[in-house]
Amino acid sequence: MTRQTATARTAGATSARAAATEVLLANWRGDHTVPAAGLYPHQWSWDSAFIAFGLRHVSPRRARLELETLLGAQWTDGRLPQIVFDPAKGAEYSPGPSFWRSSEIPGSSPVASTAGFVQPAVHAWAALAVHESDPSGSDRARFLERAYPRLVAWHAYLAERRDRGGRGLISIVHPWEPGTDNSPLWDTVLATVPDTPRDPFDRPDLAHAGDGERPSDRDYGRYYWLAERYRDHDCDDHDDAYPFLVEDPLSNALLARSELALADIAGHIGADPAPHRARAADLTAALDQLWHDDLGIHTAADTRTGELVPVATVNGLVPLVLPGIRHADRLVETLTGPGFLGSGARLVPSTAVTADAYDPRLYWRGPAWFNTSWLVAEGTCVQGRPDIADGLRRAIVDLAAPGDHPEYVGPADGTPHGTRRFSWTAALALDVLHGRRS
Ligand code: 9WN
Repeated sequence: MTRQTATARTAGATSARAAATEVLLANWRGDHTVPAAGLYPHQWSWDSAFIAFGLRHVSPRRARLELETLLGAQWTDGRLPQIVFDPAKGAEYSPGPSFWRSSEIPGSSPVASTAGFVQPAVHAWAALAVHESDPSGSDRARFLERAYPRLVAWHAYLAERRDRGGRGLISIVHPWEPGTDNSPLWDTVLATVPDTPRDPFDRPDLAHAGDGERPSDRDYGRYYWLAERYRDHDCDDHDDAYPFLVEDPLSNALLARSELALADIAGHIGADPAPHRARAADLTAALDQLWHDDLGIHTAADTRTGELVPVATVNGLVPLVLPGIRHADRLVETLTGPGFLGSGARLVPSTAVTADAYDPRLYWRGPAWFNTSWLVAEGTCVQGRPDIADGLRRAIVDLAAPGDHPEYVGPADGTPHGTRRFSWTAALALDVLHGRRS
């Protein structure tokens, strides 16, 4: 690299850091960060974890508070809710607090109004990273000591209440739970769900995204039908006839990755790491049930039948984050093959470009998200392929600030889509910029 190129790159990195930091400061609400000011005006569970990975470089204290606010809204049954509502913004997002009426649900958060669903368990991993960014500040605040029991209870909720198939894997109960809402992985099971909820619903989300970018009204009909059913059964996970139970590779892989982090956290605070390591190993082995050998990727299974859904999506690549995952070499081949990066994509398409369901604009059916690409980059490092991670991380930085930190992008050309000034896009670009040596 010439000195001039190096200087230009340093200047570019400095302004990219400033731009990402500005988004995180603007989206900060005093004790949490909103994913995006208009479309998502509350605190979201896995967003907060990804945000914490970036916020730790701006203010470790804020990053701790971000996670503590979410942990503070934990239900007494251990779950960390998908959304913690800001009462002042009740009507701006649907379904909101008046839909869930969470205070009426036994076992719900005693302090916050929340949704009843959950999102992937990235939190222990994020908490460890936040601690490592400022160990002395974290120790002074007794951050890990206070977070640990809550994280343990969260993982216990998933293990005890969500192994609905009895196969050592957790099930999602709604397409919002894996965070990849409209993925074709849910299509077959979702097709059995009525699209006629009891109450009419509105779509404030449509005001914030382009035509053809968000899920359809028919999808939303099914989303609401399921949400009504889950809420009306007090979110108790004992509804035997509940029609949507799916084992998702991303949710299970991230839980296993967070168990590994919990083992490290336990080590820091003098607790026993062994049970966490054992659970991570069990989940990693159980994920093999989701391996689709013809497609060379993990996929989702209908929990009731164990039947695999034959479609390759980014969810199936996330198990790369697990040391010791079986078939890792084939998974890397699939990642670099024609369905994903071999198509010329700069970030990882949410659905393989070779899949029938692929659509480069439609929510989780083709476009690339920064968080899943960041996860896959982490995973390729775990599997000894930092060269792939380098390319993905460069693209994360190159596409974030110039696109005004978009929610997602067209995988090949990086065209920005969805809402802008999206917090995890900024946070993860910042995390990459801090990790960069050059
Ligand atoms: C439903 C907040 C969330 C993300 C999800 C993303 C989208 C919500 C929606 O926004 O989902 O949770 O209204 O579409 O799919 O991953 O957590 O950013």
